[in-house]
Amino acid sequence: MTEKDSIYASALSNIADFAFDEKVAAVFPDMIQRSVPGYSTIIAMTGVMAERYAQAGSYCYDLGCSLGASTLAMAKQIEGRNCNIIGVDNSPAMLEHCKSNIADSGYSTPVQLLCKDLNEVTIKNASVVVLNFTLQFIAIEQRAALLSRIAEGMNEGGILILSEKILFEDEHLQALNTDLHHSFKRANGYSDLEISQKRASIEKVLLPETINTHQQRLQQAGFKSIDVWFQCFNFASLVAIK
Ligand code: GEK
Repeated sequence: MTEKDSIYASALSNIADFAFDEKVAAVFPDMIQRSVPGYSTIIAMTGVMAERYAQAGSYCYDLGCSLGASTLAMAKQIEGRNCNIIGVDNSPAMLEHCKSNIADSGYSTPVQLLCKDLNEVTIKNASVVVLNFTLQFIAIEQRAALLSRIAEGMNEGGILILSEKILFEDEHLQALNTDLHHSFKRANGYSDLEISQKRASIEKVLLPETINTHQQRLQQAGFKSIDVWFQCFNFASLVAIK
């Protein structure tokens, strides 16, 4: 059962930087569903794309796997395909919940979970790599090196799925999409206080960039075909094929 996210519902005297601790892990499915427009579509389509690109005898990586939503979407779609999934996250609390979600799922696809920083993970023999809303939490100066290591560890014809909160170059569009995102959260039951306290807590931790910046970095990392396959307001998902 998913608990309701009410972490920012009452006024806090001191708003600490957002962290993926046990409090967040306990309410995470509700939090992300009510905060990220298009989240369930992105997760379900991650499974559909994995089904198409998973190569027999290779690995599918879910980097920043949280409670295992993308891992499970892939595990379902690639059953019997002789592929292993590796889920990586550096939050012990998130991985603890992830472990029990995987155990409860009943899919036959083998899943290995690693509690590690993404900067220390070896990517090898990968046909599918998923970064769903994770790169945004990595220091900007570390992003190019991480994407290059991912590209190097991927097989020819493999796919990277990169989903992120995004910025707009045009300041009018930036203001509009920020506003629409807040309206989306309000429509999902978050109060103005919850929206503003969450924003204050996450703004130094989640660092969005423009789609253009992501596309250029993916190209420099060695990916050949790059495109946005989904966007809703200031959230987008890209595919990059090696
Ligand atoms: C989903 N993909 O449900 N190394 C490893 N993990 C990290 C690091 C790092 N350096 N930094 C952050 N994380 C999931 C959602 S959430 C997105 C991903 C969000 C992990 C962090 O612990 C958290 O579990 C995840 O990245 C980001 O589709 O909360 O907006």
